[in-house]
Amino acid sequence: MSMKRVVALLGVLALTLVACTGDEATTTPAETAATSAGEVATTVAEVTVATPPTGGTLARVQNRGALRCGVGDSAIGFAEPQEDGSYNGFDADFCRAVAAAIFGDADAVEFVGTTSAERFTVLAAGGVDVLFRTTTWTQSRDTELGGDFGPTTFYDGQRIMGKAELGFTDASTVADVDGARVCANAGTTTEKNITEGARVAGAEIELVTTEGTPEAMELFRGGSCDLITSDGSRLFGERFSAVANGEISEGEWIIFPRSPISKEPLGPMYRQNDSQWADIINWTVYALVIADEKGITSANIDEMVADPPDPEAGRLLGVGEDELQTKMGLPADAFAQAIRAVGNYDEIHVRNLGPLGITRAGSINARWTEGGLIYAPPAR
Ligand SMILES: N[C@@H](CCC(=O)N[C@@H](CS)C(=O)NCC(=O)O)C(=O)O
Repeated sequence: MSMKRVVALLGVLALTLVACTGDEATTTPAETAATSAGEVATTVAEVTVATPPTGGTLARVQNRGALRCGVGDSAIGFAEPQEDGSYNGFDADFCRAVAAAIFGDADAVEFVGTTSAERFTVLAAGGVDVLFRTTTWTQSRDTELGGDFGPTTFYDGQRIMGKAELGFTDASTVADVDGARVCANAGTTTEKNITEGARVAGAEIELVTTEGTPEAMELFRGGSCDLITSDGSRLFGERFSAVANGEISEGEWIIFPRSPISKEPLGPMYRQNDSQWADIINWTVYALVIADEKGITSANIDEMVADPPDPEAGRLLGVGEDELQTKMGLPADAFAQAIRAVGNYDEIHVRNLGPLGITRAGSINARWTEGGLIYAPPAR
């Protein structure tokens, strides 16, 4: 962990102490999380933090006037840092949607860039209200880290990328990684999956973990790592942009194996035992999915609000008596505001991942009506 990172994180934690709890800073939930997960950097674990907030996240966010949303430091297509401190990307747009639902203002977000390793500690300590951070829903994270998961926003799967000049082809398998130096982000399912997968395939690897993907890509580019492994979307995105900007030609970087080596359901994570907050995050995501099913978009939202296509759309957009948003502590038009600001699920996907060549059609991220897994319960 770099010094800059430690200072930034300490800042977040200090803010949390003052803003969120005012409690004596005696307990160390970060340590608990670190020990049980074995996944967070030691420097973080040494920080003494206050009792993490439980419940009441909505009130804290409203008092602050902004959502604090944990995203990746630099994840192409998902969380790309901008000069003004904000982020663009698939994950960042879900942060904006939640802010729009709460405040009617998609810019009421303080983005907090986090490394893979520190994200759970930052969440547990109250440094962010929610993580939208290419975070895979796993049993241990759900049970040991004091968090809960919301609906999967992107079904991913882990792949490996190597150079054709080293003999890798798209028919390569995990067994072919034998003897390779493999780069992966620290604190991820990625490093665990490749370690386990290589062992099962009888391959010996030297695992090199980095704080972030940009560092791993540098080592891969320079040849210090023979292979890089990550969520497949990330590898496709990196390769697509390297071809697009002329760094490599088509076919130089190979992504394998043909089927992913793991399931990586990515979605929001928030502190456990805050049912109202869970509802708000979950139903904001679901609203964007239902809007996609019904063809409600950022372009036609005003017409849809004026004349909803069916009763469910009317409820979801806050038109009429039977809307449900106010029962969750949100304004009746919360989801109309979210759709107006960032568009429906499809618009978010196409806007952020389309330019990287990642399409929904034929993938598990297609609509459920088209053979995919993107599905929402009814707004009733
Ligand atoms: N989904 C995996 C991997 C998460 C991860 O580290 N993803 C990379 C690739 S998308 C990332 O966020 N990189 C951005 C960064 O390093 O800032 C997990 O939850 O452990």
